[in-house]
Amino acid sequence: MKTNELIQLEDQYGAHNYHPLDVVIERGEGVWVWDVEGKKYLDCLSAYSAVNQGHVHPSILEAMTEQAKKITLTSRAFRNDQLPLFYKTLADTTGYEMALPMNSGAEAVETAIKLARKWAYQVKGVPRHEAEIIVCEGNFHGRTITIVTFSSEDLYKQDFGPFTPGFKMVAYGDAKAIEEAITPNTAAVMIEPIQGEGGVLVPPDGYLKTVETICKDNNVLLITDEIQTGLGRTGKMFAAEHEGVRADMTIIGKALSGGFYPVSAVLADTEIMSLFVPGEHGSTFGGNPLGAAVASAALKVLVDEKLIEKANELGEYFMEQLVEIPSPHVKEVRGKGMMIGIELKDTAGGARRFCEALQDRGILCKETHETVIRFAPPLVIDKETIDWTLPQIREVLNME
Ligand code: IF1
Repeated sequence: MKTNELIQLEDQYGAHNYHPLDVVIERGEGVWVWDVEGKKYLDCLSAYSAVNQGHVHPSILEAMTEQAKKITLTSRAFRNDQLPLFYKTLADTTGYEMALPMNSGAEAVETAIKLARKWAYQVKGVPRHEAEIIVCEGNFHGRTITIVTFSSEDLYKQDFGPFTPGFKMVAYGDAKAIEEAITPNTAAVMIEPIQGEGGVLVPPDGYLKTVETICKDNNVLLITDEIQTGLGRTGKMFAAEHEGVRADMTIIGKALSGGFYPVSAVLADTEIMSLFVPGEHGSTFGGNPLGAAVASAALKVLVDEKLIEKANELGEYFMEQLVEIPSPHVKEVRGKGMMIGIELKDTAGGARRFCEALQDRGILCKETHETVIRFAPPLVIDKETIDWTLPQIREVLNME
């Protein structure tokens, strides 16, 4: 079927909760994708950083197909032979003693919230059901009712209440605001080390480190949402490592499966994770053997192919080159590693038209917050490909 027919079908039978670019992708390999007309594009979104390892990575594909031939789902009512190995791989690669696997990022965020609240009641001694969690303006942690409760974006929450109590919002990048918002009932502070949806917002140097200290001094847990920033995207395993920060809980998802399968997890040490007892939390698919085998392989690719180091080096190069591009429309280029945002001036006429112009030239990007073009290619990208994009981006950034 051709592009227009497929778009028509999708629009007729599917909910209209997205406004995608009109490119219908059929196939992918590494940093490249092909649409149904056979046109080739460089993917500069990486499924919002879920395909850090590149599209259809051969060794993850092999792990998936081999495991799918054996067994895919057992439920957690029984044990399976892949989950223990996945746990061990996670512990070895992340340095956290334990993990709790879920599927989507939002589920892992919900899991972390439950665990933080339980810690507040059982360990900190907060009166039951009075725990507070501090979050930041401009956050994006997912789309469940509880999570949109503490979104500062109207579109994500208007008409979806009533909401969940127990959250306080402070300005992002302001450590003092967190200190002032802490009360004896504060269970945790939950932060994205770089806000993705917020517009690739990098907080001031030292922010996360100061927040970590404030949390320690006040007996408050630090939870980092590294669903987007984690697993190499910013040039470290976790973005928090740029400041030598180790959160009490780290939430991961997206690239944990290299895009093959929804796998997310909450990482914590035994002291915290062992607060969960049987029956309190779970999911039909969380920890299933197929997801576990895929995720183990996806983590192995990150390490074996040195994708984290690559993201660091080539990300720095890409950003340096982007900064050099003269353009009447660019306000700022910012980011870390291979997570880069170009913020346009208000006079530029919005980021979407630039994304469409890049699409015409074979580069797929997605705007965020109307004025930011995001560049986050798979971490397997090479210098030659980056060099190919630069003149394209230069021309697009100099459109009328
Ligand atoms: C969509 C944004 C990116 C996330 C962080 C949790 C989640 C996400 C830091 C939830 C998900 C996605 C979801 C996707 C768009 C996308 C996104 F623009 F909306 F913000 F990446 F920049 N924490 N981010 O970034 O994970 O439940 O989706 O697995 O269309 O909603 P999920």
